Amino acid sequence: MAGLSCGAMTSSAEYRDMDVNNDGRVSLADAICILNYLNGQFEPTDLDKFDIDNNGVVSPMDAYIIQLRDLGLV
Ligand SMILES: [Ca+2]
Ligand SMILES: [Ca+2]
Repeated sequence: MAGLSCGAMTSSAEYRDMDVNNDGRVSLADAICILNYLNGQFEPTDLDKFDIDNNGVVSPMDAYIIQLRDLGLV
């Protein structure tokens, strides 16, 4: 039944490695990296890595998840 509800964030969701800028830790810098890409200011070499929630598209939600992780919420 997992994954059928939309909207709610589950703590057990399997997310990709969130260290998108490869600096060894998950921080707001990683979220900013994704937002910069969405703003067209950054061209990633591995776009697949930016799709944190693995839903097929890179969106502000992927950056949001990193922010939640940074706050210890996911
Ligand atoms: Ca990082
Ligand atoms: Ca995504």
